[in-house]
Amino acid sequence: MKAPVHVAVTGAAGQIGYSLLARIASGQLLGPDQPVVLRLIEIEPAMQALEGVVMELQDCAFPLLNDIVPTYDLNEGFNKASWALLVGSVPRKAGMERKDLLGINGKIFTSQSKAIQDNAASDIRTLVVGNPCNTNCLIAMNNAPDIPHDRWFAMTRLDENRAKTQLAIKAGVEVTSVKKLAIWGNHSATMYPNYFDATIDGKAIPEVITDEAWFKKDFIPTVQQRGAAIIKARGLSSAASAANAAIDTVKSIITPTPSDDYFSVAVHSKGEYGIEPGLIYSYPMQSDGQNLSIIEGLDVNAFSQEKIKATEAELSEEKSMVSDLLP
Ligand code: NAX
Repeated sequence: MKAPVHVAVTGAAGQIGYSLLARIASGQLLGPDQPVVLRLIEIEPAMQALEGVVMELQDCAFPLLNDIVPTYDLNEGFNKASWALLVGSVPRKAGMERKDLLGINGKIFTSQSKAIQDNAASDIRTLVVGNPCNTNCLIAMNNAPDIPHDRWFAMTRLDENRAKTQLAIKAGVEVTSVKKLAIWGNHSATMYPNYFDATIDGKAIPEVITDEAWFKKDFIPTVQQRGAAIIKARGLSSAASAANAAIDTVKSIITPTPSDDYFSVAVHSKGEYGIEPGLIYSYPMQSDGQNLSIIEGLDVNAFSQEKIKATEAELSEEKSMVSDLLP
């Protein structure tokens, strides 16, 4: 039996947590032969709700679930963690400016990242889901200088999955036929689902979907506004699909990427494709199972260039709004 891997999850009593934890405990995150210890981090007022979540996890009798550690103590929460999934954050309330939200959540991520640096396992990797996830990740990364920059990720996979499904529906194919669809930039309404490099059953997109106007009129806005559409329909923000995207992200990071595909995750930019170095920017990525690299050398046409710069500008602005939290 392998030694258990400790997985820390913040916001564990929230909606996404509820969809995520049983999937991790059943082996869907790290594999069917990898035991896990779940370290569940919440704020103190949510500990009672978290206790209920713990009871349900116990009642599943998952063979791979070695132990559960519910806590509001960050040092205990991140102790020995090899993966930290930072899901918890404060939602935007009426009357709250974007800058206020960035400031409130930013402070959460400074203290969490210090606790990660002080307590986590030496192979710690962190995926930020809580919004605004790119900038929260930027803050966390900069406040844990001992952890290499390539261990920090922010989630744009839900947007990729949404985009792939829209293309599959339009083309009348299975979603598995759609490959090489990457989200560029910020996880926000400025994100850019770059369909120009995508393939459907190995063919270039324009060979399969000839309705060119559809991409700009329907596809991009549908993907960009999908989160809002779900809130309108469900009265709650997306949770099962967000949890699924977190699982997909980790699996893609730790599994070699097939040569005919890539995936989206926001990473520390070193200036690839002319993006401001230092931002947490979503790119097309590939993994060799250990290390990730940005897919370089893709043609970026004038339309895409405008889009990838617009989402970069938003990230630069967010960065300037939290400059007091960046050492
Ligand atoms: P919920 O409000 O259901 O749950 C959030 C949980 O976080 C609560 O239980 C709360 O007590 C906890 N929390 C708050 N501050 C905390 C802290 N300092 N430490 C630990 N826990 C804390 O939200 P949920 O629907 O689960 O969404 C969680 C986050 O994911 C939100 O920020 C949301 O905007 C973000 N999302 C990100 C997505 C992405 O693609 N990157 C998509 C889905 C989702 O919108």
